[in-house]
Amino acid sequence: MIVYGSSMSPFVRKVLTFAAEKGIEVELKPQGLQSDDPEFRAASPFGLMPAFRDGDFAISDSSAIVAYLEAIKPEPALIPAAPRSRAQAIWWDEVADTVFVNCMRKMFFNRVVLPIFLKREGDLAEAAHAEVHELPPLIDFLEARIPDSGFLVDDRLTLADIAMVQPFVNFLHVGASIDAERHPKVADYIAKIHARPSIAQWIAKERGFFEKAGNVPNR
Ligand SMILES: N[C@@H](CCC(=O)N[C@@H](CS)C(=O)NCC(=O)O)C(=O)O
Repeated sequence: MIVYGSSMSPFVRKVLTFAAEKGIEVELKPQGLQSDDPEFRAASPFGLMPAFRDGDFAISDSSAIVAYLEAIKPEPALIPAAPRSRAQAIWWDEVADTVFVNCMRKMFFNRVVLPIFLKREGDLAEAAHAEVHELPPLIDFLEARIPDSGFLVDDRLTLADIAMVQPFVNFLHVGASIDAERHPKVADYIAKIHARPSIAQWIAKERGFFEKAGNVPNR
């Protein structure tokens, strides 16, 4: 099975983490933004990453891909079967992919994608505004909702956690830290899930990229 894209994308990393937690082996075929590689385009008609292929079946969109992975290998179950739990897991996936990623994009695009990948100037004022005004209320929101178990749904790891921690990898890449005094649950939650081998391997690779001279995100 092939995943097309870059792990720097929270959507691509979500699929890679999900596959690893399932014990499904996938090969990552690197693609840049709006790649015109025909193999990638055949799986992703709108040019968005991730795209995915399993033999003669191709699909894109991270949520569609993880639904496929869950269906072909039901255990361990990462998308709960019980109606309310399933709805909650899908809701968290959606909140992560939209509300949190929209804030993250302003920071990551302007501090990393534009200056480092596309060699264009980023709007650092927009990034700073998102970090100071948009991110703290989102972290407040999450702080109020993390159960004592440390998992968002059913007191065990599900798609909800796998999706929610992805934008935080990118927040941390661009220097936005979690204040453990104000947000102790979020700080602990993110650290614990980011330490799981399924995601830690990608975080380490991405950090390695930024540690190379000249790849330090602007603030
Ligand atoms: N809903 C999609 C979003 C995919 C997406 O927006 N990917 C970004 C990278 S983070 C992309 O490919 N952007 C290229 C573009 O907007 O042209 C998913 O969950 O996979």
